[in-house]
Amino acid sequence: MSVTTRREENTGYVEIDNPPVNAVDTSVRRGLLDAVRWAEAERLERVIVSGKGGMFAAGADAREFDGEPIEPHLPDVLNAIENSIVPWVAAIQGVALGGGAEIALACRMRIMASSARIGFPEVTLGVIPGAGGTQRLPRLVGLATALDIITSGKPLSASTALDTGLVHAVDDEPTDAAFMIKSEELGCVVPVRDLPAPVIDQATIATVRERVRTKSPGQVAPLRAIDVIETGLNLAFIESLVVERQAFMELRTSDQAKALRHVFFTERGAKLPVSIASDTVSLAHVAVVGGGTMGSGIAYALLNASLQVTVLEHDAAGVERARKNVASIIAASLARGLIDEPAAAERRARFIATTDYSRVADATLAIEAAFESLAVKRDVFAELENALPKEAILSSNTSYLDLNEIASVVADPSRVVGLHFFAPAHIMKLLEIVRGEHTSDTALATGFLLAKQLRKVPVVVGVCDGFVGNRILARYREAADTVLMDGSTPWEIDEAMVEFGYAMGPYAAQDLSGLDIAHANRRRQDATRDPKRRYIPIADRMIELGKLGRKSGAGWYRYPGGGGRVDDPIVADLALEEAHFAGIERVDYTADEIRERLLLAMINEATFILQEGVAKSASDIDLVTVLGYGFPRWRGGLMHYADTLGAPWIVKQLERLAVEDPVAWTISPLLQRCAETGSSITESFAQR
Ligand code: 3H9
Repeated sequence: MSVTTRREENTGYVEIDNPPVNAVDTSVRRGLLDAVRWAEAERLERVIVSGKGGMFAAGADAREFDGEPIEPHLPDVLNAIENSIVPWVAAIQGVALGGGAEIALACRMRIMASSARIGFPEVTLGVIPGAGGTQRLPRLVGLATALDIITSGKPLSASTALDTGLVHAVDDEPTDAAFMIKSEELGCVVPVRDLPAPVIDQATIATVRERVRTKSPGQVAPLRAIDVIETGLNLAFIESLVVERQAFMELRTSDQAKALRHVFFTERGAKLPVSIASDTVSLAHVAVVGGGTMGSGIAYALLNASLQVTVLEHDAAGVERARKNVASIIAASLARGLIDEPAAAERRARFIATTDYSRVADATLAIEAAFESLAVKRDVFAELENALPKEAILSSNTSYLDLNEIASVVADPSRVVGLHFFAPAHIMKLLEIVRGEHTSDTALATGFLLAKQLRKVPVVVGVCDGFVGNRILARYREAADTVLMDGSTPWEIDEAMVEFGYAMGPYAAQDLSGLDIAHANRRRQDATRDPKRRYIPIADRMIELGKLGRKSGAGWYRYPGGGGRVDDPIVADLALEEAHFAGIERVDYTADEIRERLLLAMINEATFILQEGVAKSASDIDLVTVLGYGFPRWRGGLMHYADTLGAPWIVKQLERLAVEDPVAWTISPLLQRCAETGSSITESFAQR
């Protein structure tokens, strides 16, 4: 039974019961429709609808979106609730999202617990509210607020929902509060459909449209939502629902919606593989080595997860820097309203920075985030081995170095695992968990436990230079540098990738992180670089000129006065000069050609990564590229996108590029096999 009904005197209690999140699937829709008929037949005075398990409803069951729609459809069920002679009241606990929030809008009144959230996240799944949300919400909260809620997809807290008029009251016992509403009061409340439609203010619509174009470039659903709201409000309510339904149905099977569903369910599926024993150490006190930008971000993420944190530094200046860094993240979180003063004080109380390794004698996990040097890390691990209990897990946040070599200084290397965070570590959702040659199941499972506590998405990767993400990034940058040398400018390349959907292109991104990191990597790789591989020296020239990125005031771009980005003709000249030295006849690449080269380079590298077993599934690569490297979520991740191009087409283009440079464009044999068999890359590498 997905919906249960119960009568107490003249009140009907309808409970949605579809664990784990009360998704509104066919059985819930049927149950709700039956409940409408039941309440009428019983001549009830009111119905109070709630969700079992402290959760109202997470919205339509998105797993049904791949199939044909099945009756009864949600808009019809909600019309039945709204038109019923028995008034319904929504008692909201947990979340009321998407179709769940739309159920609440069809009710005569809404009471919400103070910790609950209500919202319309449909655009994050590539669709729009499809059960009256686009038309009922503006009638209730006004045009500007409704546009904001629907196009952002962000849920509202109870207090904000109350302020906007979305709910009538906030009460921690919403069912009891719904029962207490006087019948006369309930009887006077006008159904939302009968409220006057707000006046369409073209200036507001234009502003929101512009904001959406800037904030969600390339995304179809938020713009379509604006169109539907605008068109619908000019029509009779019942006709507006037809317009909404038509748009919802079109979007539901669109490429963007499929891609966004793919990422949504892949994120949820990122769990400890069943083949791995699930024993973990218990986490209470964690040692972090290094209080630089990365270490302090990790420390703050751990503090947010209620853990006790000790940052270890090698001298007093390091301790001072760590304290300052963590204090400033706490202050920034306070300023942004993410935490309040008691929460900030409580975090400060759980944090220390010290040079004294004896302070971590009871820590069960260490995360090393020291300088990226094998010698430094090996020293740190030797110290950690002495300081922490024997069963503690020792992890490294290294981005590129060989975890097996780091682990070799420890008597029991099975305790060592890689935990690769992304900056800023307290914000970015991805955690690459690196499995070394000897990493135990316990160490791996502890990595997953930590990811869960930090609310991050874990992806297991194997040892190689750069693991999954940075290895693909290196190939992306190499392809970009080659295009730069052979014919383009950094800004043309950046623009091409922004048009694809990246928030910023490879050069603007490098200016942000600093050109010196990639430079250090190139020097590290000098000894092992394939001499037949083309080497582009432009980035080295930038270092010689002191152009290290934003932090030095100039990188691939100039930042006059520390302000916005300005194209730098000197950089364009540098590329021309190097091309001249190398005797290259430059080509005028179109934006499509630039994109094709950069994307194909990444796709090809990713299939090598799969072939070597460094990543276990194509979906893992999707998670890494979307959550760690800015690949547009609405394209579903690198491998999902590759499948939209098709392996045969990809291989054909790679063959063409290999004529130019057979080393850089060596085609992955597994990609070739997918092309020959016509199979999808995602399905061929689906193992988790
Ligand atoms: C919509 O409503 C359209 C309507 O306007 C129109 C209709 C006509 N469907 O995230 P969790 C699963 S569009 C199916 O780990 P949490 C999830 O896969 C929808 N399944 O838990 C996972 O399964 P498993 C608009 C769903 O506590 C399990 O539930 N609604 C759905 O961290 C637990 O999920 C949204 O976009 C779903 N809608 O977070 C809300 N939601 O155990 C999307 C969850 O097999 N959902 N599952 O791995 C969320 O934001 C979060 O899941 C939520 C819980 C906050 C609810």
